[in-house]
Amino acid sequence: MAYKFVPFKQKKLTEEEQLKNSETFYQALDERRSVREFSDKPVPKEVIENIIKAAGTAPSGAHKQPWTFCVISNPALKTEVRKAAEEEEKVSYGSRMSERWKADLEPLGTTWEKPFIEIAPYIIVVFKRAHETVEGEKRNNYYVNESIGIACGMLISAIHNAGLVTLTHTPSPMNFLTKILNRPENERAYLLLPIGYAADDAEVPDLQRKELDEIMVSYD
Ligand code: IYR
Repeated sequence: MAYKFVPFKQKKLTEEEQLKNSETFYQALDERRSVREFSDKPVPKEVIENIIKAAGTAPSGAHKQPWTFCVISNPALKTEVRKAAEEEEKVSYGSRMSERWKADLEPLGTTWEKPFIEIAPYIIVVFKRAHETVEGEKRNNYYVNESIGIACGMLISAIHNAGLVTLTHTPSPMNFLTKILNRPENERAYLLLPIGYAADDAEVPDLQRKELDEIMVSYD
């Protein structure tokens, strides 16, 4: 069935407004940092819901919206996720990751220990939906990695915009999350994000981002 098409209302900005808005938005995003030390200060659930709604506005292949956001605040469940994630990470840091990889991470100071999973008031585990079952028939979704990557980018921006911090944690393999969170067989864990406030004494590496001329090539 075709969608009903309705007129699109283009937002009208002057060039001056465009310049101001684009600069302000860039400056705001440039303040975002991945934070590894969290406070346990609570966050209203409605804020988290708005953040998830923002992520859910992402474009997706054939508008299949192939994502599920599991929001966990239950302390026992957070402890279980932390334990299982650390077990995988211990093996990863111990033997699965190459020496080069570990050398690349050394300046960032990451380790197998993930206390933020328990400390942050919420963790979100994003699942990608590889396929759907419609009328008993298995139907693959399209561009699932692209779609969910875009949704996660918007999720991270929404978290930052709400004055909160996060970190993209990628325990590998992640299938323990399917089990702990009792997810259906068509879902695969994609990303784990703690959400909350930074600890008062949190520190971040003083890193630089690439300049525009390093990331943009113009073909005028
Ligand atoms: N998945 C591990 C290791 C890790 C890998 C990269 I590449 C990072 O930028 C950071 C961490 C972890 O989450 O610690």
